[in-house]
Amino acid sequence: MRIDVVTIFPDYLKVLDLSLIGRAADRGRLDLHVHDLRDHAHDRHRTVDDTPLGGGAGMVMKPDVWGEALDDVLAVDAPTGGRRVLIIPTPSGEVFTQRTAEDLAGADSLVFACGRYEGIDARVPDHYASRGVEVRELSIGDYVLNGGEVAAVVMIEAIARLLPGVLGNPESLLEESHSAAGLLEYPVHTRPTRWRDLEIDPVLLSGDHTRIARTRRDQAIARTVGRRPDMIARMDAADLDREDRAALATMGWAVPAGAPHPVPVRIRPATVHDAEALADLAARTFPDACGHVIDPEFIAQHIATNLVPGLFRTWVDDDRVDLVVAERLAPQSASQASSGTETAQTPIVPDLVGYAAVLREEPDAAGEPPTGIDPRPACVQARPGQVVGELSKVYVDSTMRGSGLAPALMSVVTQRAIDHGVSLLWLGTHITNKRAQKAYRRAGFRQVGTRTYNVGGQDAHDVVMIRRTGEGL
Ligand code: JEB
Repeated sequence: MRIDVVTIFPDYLKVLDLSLIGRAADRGRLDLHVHDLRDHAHDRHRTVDDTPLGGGAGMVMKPDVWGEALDDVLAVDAPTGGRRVLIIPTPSGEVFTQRTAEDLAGADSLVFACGRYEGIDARVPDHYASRGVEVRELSIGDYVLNGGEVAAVVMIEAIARLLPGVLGNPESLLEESHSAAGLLEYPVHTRPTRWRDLEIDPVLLSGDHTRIARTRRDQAIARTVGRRPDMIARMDAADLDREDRAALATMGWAVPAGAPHPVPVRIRPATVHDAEALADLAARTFPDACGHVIDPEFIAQHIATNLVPGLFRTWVDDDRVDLVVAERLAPQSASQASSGTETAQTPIVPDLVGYAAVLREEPDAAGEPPTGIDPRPACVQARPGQVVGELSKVYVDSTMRGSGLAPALMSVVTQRAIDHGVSLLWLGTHITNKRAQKAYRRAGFRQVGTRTYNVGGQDAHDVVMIRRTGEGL
């Protein structure tokens, strides 16, 4: 590839001789020529600028001087039949990205026109574009430099390292192009394993490459959520596996069923203001759990008498109940949250898409258990003094199936229950609901028996599962 740079400061481009780009030039992959714009000035002061027409601050670079310089560079050594691009760095250009670099690496020759002052007379790009030259006005980012030289150095380095034979190991190029689309790269480490009291995740030393890949993927997701929520909002849902979704959901992003991208959600403790929305959500989700086997009339009965706002108000007020909700947020909130510019914009009616509750089996002052707790089945065996909680239970709106919210809600609510002393969790779920049983198994529950459960006056058969939280999974 041939690269020409026109500038009033040719020395700025000398850095390119130092780096791998310089070695590429030595090896003949890259043919770099730097030209002094002032060689094309007309007066003995070698003037290249003039005052802006229409008034305003600063000076503008003269089109006649640029015209002569570019005519020369574009005419000399024109590659026959090759693709040639005139690149004009400018803060008002299209943003130069890895995509742009990949595109431009496919050209045969590039000409960079580096301006100074307030920039180059706007007719210069128009003129060459109208003459059939491929012209790109490009910016390297949203900040202001004093001229185009540093921007040209940046673009040349990004483009040249993509040329065959310029970079040492093309493997890293491959890895980059994969990750460039979706996520930031995972953090990297080398020896010593412990440095100034800082350790690295032991998984990285385990030699278990499946777990290492998973850990790194989670780290990349966490980084991207924290630093570049805009990238998460653009992620292709098809590239997210179950574990990605579970990780994202704990970090405030869920993928709705059939949606193209993740959307911002928040998992938080319920408040009294959620009671109505919770009752609505419970009424929507309860039939999903057992509707295929239980008479609709009985289900309606159960919803009308039990899953009412009053129940959720009672739960919010009862400190033996850990009740968490998943709330869908307005689309812009995630980036606002991370940039710290979030305004207190809590909707009147929260858009709840999931909830989970753990009811601790402790009598209150009057000797009463929490409202809604089920009698502990005989197959759930507690040790003396052990605090037992019923996971009652994890519901996710059908629009959020497979979004990762269920495991995220489960991990948040069980952590809160553990913090409140629970070391044995149990739950009942309908025998036929294999999907739920699988999800609970994944969360560390195992079946210990069955129970009969009354739904609106009709008996239903449940699987009983437990998880001992004191001993880990
Ligand atoms: C590029 C340049 C100037 C308004 C204010 C200052 C020529 N990302 C970028 N930031 N700044 C530039 C850039 C790129 N690419 C840049 C060329 C010139 C800034 N200035 C100074 C121009 N207009 C002059």
